[in-house]
Amino acid sequence: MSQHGRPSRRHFIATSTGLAASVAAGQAIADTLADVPARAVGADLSGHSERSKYVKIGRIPEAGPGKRNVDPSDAINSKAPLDKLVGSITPTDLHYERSHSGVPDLDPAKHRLLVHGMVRKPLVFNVDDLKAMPSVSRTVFIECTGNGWENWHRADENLTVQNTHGLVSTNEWTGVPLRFLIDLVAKDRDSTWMLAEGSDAAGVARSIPLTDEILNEAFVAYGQNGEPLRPAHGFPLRLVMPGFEGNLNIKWLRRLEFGDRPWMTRWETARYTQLQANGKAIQFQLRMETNSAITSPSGTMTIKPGYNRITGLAWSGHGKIAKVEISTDGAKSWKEAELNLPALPKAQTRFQMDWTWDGKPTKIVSRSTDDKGKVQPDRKSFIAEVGTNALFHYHAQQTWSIDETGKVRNVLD
Ligand SMILES: Nc1nc2c(c(=O)[nH]1)N[C@H]1C(S)=C(S)[C@@H](COP(=O)(O)O)O[C@H]1N2
Ligand SMILES: [Mo]
Repeated sequence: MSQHGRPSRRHFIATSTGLAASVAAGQAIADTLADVPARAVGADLSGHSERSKYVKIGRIPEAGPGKRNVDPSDAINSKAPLDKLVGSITPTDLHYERSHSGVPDLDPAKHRLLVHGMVRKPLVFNVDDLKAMPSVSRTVFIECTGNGWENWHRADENLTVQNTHGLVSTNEWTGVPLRFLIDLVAKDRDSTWMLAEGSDAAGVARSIPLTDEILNEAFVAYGQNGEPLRPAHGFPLRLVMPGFEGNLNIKWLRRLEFGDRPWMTRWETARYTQLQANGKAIQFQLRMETNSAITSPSGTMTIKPGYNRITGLAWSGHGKIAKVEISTDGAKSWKEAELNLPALPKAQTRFQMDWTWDGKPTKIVSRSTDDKGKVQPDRKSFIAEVGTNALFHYHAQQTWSIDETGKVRNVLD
């Protein structure tokens, strides 16, 4: 023990074995103030805190699979920097964005939500009406069905995990349960579908089946990470559909209509359908699947032989992440990773594992399993099942190859 009665670093290193010892090894052993920065005079306080000037972190706007470095006016999505995030929450300004026709400028004082169709009492709400209602808050991921579309056909070895998996993010969303609104308008029992429509120029509108799960979990959000929604994410109102296609989380929500069949909008006929290997297309493939990716080490990074910590994110639209396994020998053998708890249902969960790299070329892979027993498929069986005609819902295991110089590259398997 040191003279202050705390275990000293020297003591810790001398007695610890295994992981802690290998993490601490190579760091200076010291117990004096000379090793920490001097105290410094601070800058003025402000009304808004900015990121440290030393932290370089941002999204990357893209125009579609493989279309990077585009004029921002051509961008259709902007990906979250998964390789630079820690924990499981995506900072609000780094939540990925997918907007089909730009971000409308909506005045919350003038905005309205119409709830009508097969109901006894059609109603129009303003934003304050909704804020006065009972609320729910949920920390959930939203994922674009296009996430992973970079790797359907080939693997560009210069891609980062931001490029391959950056269309998923986890935030805490707050709003009014769909059920509460349904009771207010007195929905007809025979209504089994709902149309949700946005007020952007594209007028993104989707038909949503009113299953028990959706009735229990969907909500109309006005809050994101403790503040009003950001404009890019639907200000002042968006639908949140935990576990389901990002596209169903309608932003700039202006209308909910109840009916007894899907509306067959162009978003569910021309777009967001899945062409299968046999030439037939699947419609209404609404749930996001069990998925994961190692975020470090990941594409374009370089590692050194010896101790390395592997970490990444796993998520499932079915429920909670129950287990993540990692292979460091190209999917021949697997070891269970530690999960950063709690693993919330339908939210991203961080996983980690220590690893000693022997300096020989190898491949690292992660495989997640959720609490419904759904296992993330390897790429070969995934492609054998769905073929390569589809564009959406790619969720095969991600493989990173590491060469003898420690360079990490995106590969198919
Ligand atoms: N009104 C409207 N809602 C929308 C969209 C849109 O373009 N317009 N994009 C959808 C798609 S395809 C996705 S993946 C998610 C993206 O949500 P985010 O930008 O908050 O990440 O919003 C969905 N909701
Ligand atoms: Mo999307």
